[in-house]
Amino acid sequence: MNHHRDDPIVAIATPAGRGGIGVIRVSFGRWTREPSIVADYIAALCGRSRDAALVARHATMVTLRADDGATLDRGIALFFAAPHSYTGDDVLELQLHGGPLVLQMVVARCLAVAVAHEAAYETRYDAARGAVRAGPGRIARMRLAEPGEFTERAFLNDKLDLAQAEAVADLIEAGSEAAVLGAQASLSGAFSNAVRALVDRLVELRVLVEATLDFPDEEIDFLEQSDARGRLGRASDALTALLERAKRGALLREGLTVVLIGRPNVGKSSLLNALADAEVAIVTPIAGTTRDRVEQVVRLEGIALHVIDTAGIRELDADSESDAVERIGIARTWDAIAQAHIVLHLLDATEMAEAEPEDAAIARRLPVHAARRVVVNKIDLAHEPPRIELDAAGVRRLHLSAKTGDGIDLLRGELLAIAGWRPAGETGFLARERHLAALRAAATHLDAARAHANEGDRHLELFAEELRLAQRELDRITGAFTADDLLGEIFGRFCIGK
Ligand SMILES: Nc1nc2c(ncn2[C@@H]2O[C@H](COP(=O)(O)OP(=O)(O)OP(=O)(O)O)[C@@H](O)[C@H]2O)c(=O)[nH]1
Ligand SMILES: [Mg+2]
Repeated sequence: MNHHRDDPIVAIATPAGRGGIGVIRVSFGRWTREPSIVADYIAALCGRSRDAALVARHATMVTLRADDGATLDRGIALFFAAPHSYTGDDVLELQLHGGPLVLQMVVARCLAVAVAHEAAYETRYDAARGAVRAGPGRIARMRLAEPGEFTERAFLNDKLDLAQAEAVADLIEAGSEAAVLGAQASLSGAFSNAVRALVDRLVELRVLVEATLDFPDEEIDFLEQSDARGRLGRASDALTALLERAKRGALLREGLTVVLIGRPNVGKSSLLNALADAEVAIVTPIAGTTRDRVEQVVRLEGIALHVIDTAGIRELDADSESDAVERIGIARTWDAIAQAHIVLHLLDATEMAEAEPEDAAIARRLPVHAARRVVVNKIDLAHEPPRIELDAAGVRRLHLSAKTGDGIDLLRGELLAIAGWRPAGETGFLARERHLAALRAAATHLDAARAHANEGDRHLELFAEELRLAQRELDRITGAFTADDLLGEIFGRFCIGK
């Protein structure tokens, strides 16, 4: 980041466009943490006398004027004195009329007053102190805030840890009620506290080991006496449990991609429509109807499933021009399969035997990374009941009818189960892929530590080192250990004014 973390910053905090209210937010950096400088600036901006300073957290009606005295807008000013503000710095919020132009004019005014005000301040300062000019307000350095910079300040001022700061963005972007509740839980610290509790266990264990390493002459069987293996095992268990919760949290945030595949005409588009409860994709008795992928977000219990209907897979005549479009469609089907979390391979209940070789050929090409289920469709024609069975390879087969809807509930339940969804009541939190990666890395280090512990006290140093590395991974989550470029990446994705 090329800006300075102590500059005063200003931004429009409400979304671009017209609205009932528009909010402008100013966070005064550390350089201006001298009450009189901020109070003077606000008085100048809001056209009030220096004696009528804003009372912290009281709504005050103010008039913002241009240089020539013309009214720019009238609205409510709120002042939050450090550290009791969103960023932890002194903060001024102006609630004005929500027009894009009027807000931009007031922001320009905020910047202009900062420059003019500092000049006046320095002159006064000079007059009072003779030639000595120490510690000017630096309010003239006020600039437009970068995306996420208010929240970044809150992080740097210890108002939030990194996982909580991320939860702010996730809350704003939440696409389901469950995601909102999960983001709120993360924001309130449910996830961070669980991570910290784990770090505490590791620190305790490290203190023990490192004390032993410092006194190598004392011949004690450290691993036995200190129950180090037991402590490590309990920490590992806690980490595994946290990873499972975090996976569900990440699911709430990211959703899952479900790809429907199979030979032409088996009913993929019909199944998409049944899941979406809408006529999203074209359905006809003609094999090869779907040429391009059709995507629809289906919400199950607040989890976003990105369901993708694809072109049916079949062998095409290599030279035929009329097959060109379908060939591209089939290539796209395989692209979609490569991104899938879940692949639903559809079969036609009325053609099980004759289509077996073709279906088996498709199954063989499916990648292993995705969860795979077989859907036997058109059970209404085959006069079968809806049910779930295991096939010879141990893959679960769901027998249903996309047309009548029989068995669709079984499929919904199956998708939720794959997603790891649990019924409400469990306090979840939202997590990100970044958190899962850190938890997995920490688990790997704990496994390595266990391996060293099994070698006895000879490997205590390696044991200690793995504990240190595991702790460092966990610290990345809360930002206790974080590289600057990671901060840039995280906060750069926020909206401006947050
Ligand atoms: N009776 C019955 N007919 C179905 C069922 N599912 C689909 N069909 C019919 O099968 C035909 C093909 O359905 P689609 O959903 O277009 O099949 P598709 O797999 O998308 O076909 P392509 O896009 O050509 O690959 C249509 O006539 C559907 O009405 C079912 O469960 N029962
Ligand atoms: Mg189709």
